[in-house]
Amino acid sequence: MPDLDSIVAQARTQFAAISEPAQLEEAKARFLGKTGSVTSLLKTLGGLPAEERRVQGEAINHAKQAIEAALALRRDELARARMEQRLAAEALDVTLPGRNSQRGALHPILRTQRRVESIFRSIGFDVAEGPEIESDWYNFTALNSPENHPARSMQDTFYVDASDSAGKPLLLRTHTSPMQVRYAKIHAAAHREHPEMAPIKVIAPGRTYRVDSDATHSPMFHQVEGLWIDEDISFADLKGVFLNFMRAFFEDEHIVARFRPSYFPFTEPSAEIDIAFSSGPMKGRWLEVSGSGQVHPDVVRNFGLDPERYIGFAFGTGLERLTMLRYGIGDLRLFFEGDLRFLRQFA
Ligand code: 2NL
Repeated sequence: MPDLDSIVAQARTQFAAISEPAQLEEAKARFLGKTGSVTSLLKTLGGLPAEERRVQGEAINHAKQAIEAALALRRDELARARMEQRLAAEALDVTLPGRNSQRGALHPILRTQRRVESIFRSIGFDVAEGPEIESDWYNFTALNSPENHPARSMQDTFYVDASDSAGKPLLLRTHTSPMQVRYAKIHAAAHREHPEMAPIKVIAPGRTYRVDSDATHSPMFHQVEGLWIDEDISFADLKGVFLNFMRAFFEDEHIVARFRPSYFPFTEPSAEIDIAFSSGPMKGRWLEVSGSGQVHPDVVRNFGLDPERYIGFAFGTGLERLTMLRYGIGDLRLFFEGDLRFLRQFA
C-alpha cells in the first residue's frame, strides 16, 4: 500500500505551485481522475479481505477528501488573486475632483442678432438668411446703385475670383439688402398668386463685408435690415416699428427717436435715425443707430411689384453698434479678437 500521506502532500505541493485554473484541473485528474493515483488505489480494494477493505477504504476516502479540500482551497485562492489583479488594474480613484465640462456660449454679436430676431418675429416679421457671396445685380443693380457708384469699386468691395451668369464678378455682400431682394422677389410672386398673403414683411440679419479696417471699422461686420412693403405702409409705420424695436431691445420704454434727412440710392426720401436714452450714462445724447427710408420705386419694381400700388420702408442697422450700446463696450475690435476674458462675460 503506497503512503497515502505522501500522496496528499504531493497533491498539496503541486496545487500550490499552479497559478492557472486549467492546469489545476489537469493536476486534479492526476489524483482523482479515471486513471488518477487515488482512483487506482480504490480499484484495488475489491481484492482485499472485508476487514482490511473497510480500513483501507476509509483511509483512501480520507485522503481523497483531503485532496478535494486542497483543490477547493487553491481554486479559491486563484479566483481571489484574479479578482484582486482586476481590481488593481481597473481601479478608479473616486476621490479625484471631477473635470468640469466647458460650456460654450453665443458670441455677443450673435446674442444681439437673436434678440433682434425675436423682437421682430413678435410683431409679425419673417427672418431671412442667405448667401454672403452675391452677384452684382442683387447687391447693387437691384438696389438702384449707379453703375459708377464708389461702393462698386475694387477699393470698397471684396470681389471673388468667379463670375455670375452675366459674366460679372461675384462679390462679398456689402449689406444684407440683397437677401431682402431675394426674399421680396419670391414673396412678390407668391403674393400675385395668393393676394391674401401679406407681400413683404421681413428682416435680414447677418455678416457683411467692406474694404475698411481701422479702430471703428472691421472688414467683416454685421447688419440687420428690415423691409415692410404693402399697399399702405408709411413713414409713420417706420417710426412705430423702429421705436418699438429700440425700446424692446434696450429695455427702455422712454427712448426717443429723431429722423434726419439723408440720402441712399435705394430709398427716397431717406433718413438717418438717431435715438436718445431717458436715463443712464448716455442719457439725452443723440446716437446715430440706423439708416432708413421709403423704398425707391425702382427698387419696388425690381421686387416684381407695381410701385404705383405697393409702397413701404426699409432700414439698416449695425449689430456691432447695437451691441456696444447695450453692453457699454468701447472698442469694436474686442468683437473680433477672440479674447476669452472678453467673451466669457457674455456666457
Ligand atoms: C445704413 C443704411 C439702409 C436700407 C438700408 C434697404 C433694403 C432694401 C430696399 C431699400 Cl431691400 N432699402 N435697406 C435702406 C436705407 C438705409 O441702411 O447706413 N445702415 C447702417
